[in-house]
Amino acid sequence: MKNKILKVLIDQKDGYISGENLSQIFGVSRTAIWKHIQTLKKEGYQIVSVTNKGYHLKRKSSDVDQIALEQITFNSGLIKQVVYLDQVDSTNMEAKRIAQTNQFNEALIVAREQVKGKGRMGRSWFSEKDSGIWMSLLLKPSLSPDMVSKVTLVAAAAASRAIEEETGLVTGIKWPNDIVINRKKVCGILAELSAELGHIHYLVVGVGINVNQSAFEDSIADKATSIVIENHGKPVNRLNIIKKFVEIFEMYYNQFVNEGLYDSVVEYNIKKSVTIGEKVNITTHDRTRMAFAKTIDEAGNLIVTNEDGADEAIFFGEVSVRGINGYV
Ligand code: BT5
Repeated sequence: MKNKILKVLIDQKDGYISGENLSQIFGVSRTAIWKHIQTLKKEGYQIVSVTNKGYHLKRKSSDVDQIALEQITFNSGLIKQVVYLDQVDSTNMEAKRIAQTNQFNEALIVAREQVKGKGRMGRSWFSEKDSGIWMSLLLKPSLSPDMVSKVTLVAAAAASRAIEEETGLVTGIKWPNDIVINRKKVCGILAELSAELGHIHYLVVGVGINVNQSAFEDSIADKATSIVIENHGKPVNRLNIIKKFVEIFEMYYNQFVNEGLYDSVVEYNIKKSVTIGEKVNITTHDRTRMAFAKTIDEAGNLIVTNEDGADEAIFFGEVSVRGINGYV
């Protein structure tokens, strides 16, 4: 009902509708309407009530909210459901909860704030309220589970292009899951999978993009950045970035899942790579060794030359690749 009220508020030609009118439309009391309006306000919608006129929703075309997300995914052949949350533990965890329901749809989940944002290998991801784009795609691809890691590079290409096209900034990709600007991390990707007996139950692709932060926690201050920092304070339209991300992701994803085409994703990742051509430390579990990052192969693996001169393909998963002189 709350979202239906929101839709009515958005559709008002002169911008106002009385509590009386709303209560007639929905067949509930004015107090019930008032309660829903309070909930919407708590979720961040700026609703004012003016005597003799009624409720009015103040809204900018760049605002990220349930309706705006539904509008930008309306033409998507992939996303069937949008979930917009004020606060959540993690949008990836929310996606998994949705996937536990019997008949789940492919969904886009976006939250204003994550209180338990997750990175890879149990690490955490800082996701303060409205400071970035914290989103997950819940997907049901017909791929074999070992193909899924490739979707991380699909998301990396889509996030990099979406940020560049919307902001004009130049991004780089640190294989396999970080987008950087000026060698600092602006975006991280976490793909998670549930599969059994060679069959994928669901795939969750989580994307965190730093947008509005002007500073970061000490622990990541030397390696994190935001779009606003890099763009010298210029405001950013988060909705457009989400829109572009979904469009570009869908295009690459369909090529890959439906036609088995992955070349353009690899090509883009090579073109934008800040890892290739660098000496890197490769950490697997508790072992770290140095190697030279040579290229990315057609399957999306990082090809490195080891100190003994032999080439080796580094797969996704429990591997962390870092530059020897810092984060990139
Ligand atoms: C990642 O892990 O980069 C994956 C991050 C994925 C976040 C999204 S947000 C939406 C969805 N829901 C979730 O719960 N997660 C996804 P990893 O490569 O392991 O990097 C994690 C490391 O990055 C941390 O250990 C910190 O050092 C650093 N870090 C944490 N928060 C950061 C931030 N906001 N910006 C830049 N670096 C950060």
